[in-house]
Amino acid sequence: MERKKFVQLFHLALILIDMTDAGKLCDFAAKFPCKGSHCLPSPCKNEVRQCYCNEGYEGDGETCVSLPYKDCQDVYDAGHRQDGVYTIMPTGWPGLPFDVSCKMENGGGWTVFQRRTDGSTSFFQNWTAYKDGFGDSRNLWLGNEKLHYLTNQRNYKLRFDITTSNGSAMYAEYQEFQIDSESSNYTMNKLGIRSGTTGYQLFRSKGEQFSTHDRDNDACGNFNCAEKHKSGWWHSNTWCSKCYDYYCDHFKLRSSCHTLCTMDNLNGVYNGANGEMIFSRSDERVRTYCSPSSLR
Ligand SMILES: [Ca+2]
Repeated sequence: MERKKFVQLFHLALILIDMTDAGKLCDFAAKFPCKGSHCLPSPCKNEVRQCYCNEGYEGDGETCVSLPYKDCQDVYDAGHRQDGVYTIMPTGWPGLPFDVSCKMENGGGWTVFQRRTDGSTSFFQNWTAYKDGFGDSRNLWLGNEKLHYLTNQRNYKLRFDITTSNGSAMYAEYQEFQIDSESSNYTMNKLGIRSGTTGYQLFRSKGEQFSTHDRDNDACGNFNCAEKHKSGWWHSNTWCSKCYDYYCDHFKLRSSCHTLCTMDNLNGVYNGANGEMIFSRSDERVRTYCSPSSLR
């Protein structure tokens, strides 16, 4: 009997020790004295207990080095709150890091991929120009190839900020935005629900391929929307079939035809309206914490 009690007590002690040890295992400093200041505070990730680098850093968890920013949201997260040009490197990007214009507003870092402020840059450009990007700080298209890599890293939301030619400030925000690769002619894969005050016709571009005057990928037979509307865009057959006699100019509220064909084609002929197309992360980061079950 004494022996049985002893065994029971011994087992109880083992359990207590194990529980205490489990607590210690998640005691970051005691069990895993990570050296750098960039280690994840939680020692547990995917049920493996060790040091980990914070997001934005890479290494073995004890030595962490800073990774390039993947987008303007990373720049914002690193503490930068000034609008400006920053160097980024999207995941999988085969080229060198490149500069983008970042807007730090509305609680995040927004990557600018289109801007119109005057008519000094033509947006009636060919496939290669739209693929690689063109323009300057005042008027720009970042480039479809970069847009593809950028928008496939995370979940993004899209926003327009526009001042129309009559001075009205407007905006639109879509909760999803993603552009496919060149093999699908940069199809607009995702476009979420819209909120805001601009037109809402961009929904017609969801699922559409990108077209330029020299690459007609629109769904309108015997008609080249990019040629007619003088812009590279995710042209839909709705626009071209309803606007045979018009070309789409830059964002403008006008006739019924223009309501359909120009409200959300922001690359048309410049007409005095200014604006930007920007995107930012739309979801909170997914974090893995220790759970009681994963400690054992
Ligand atoms: Ca066509």
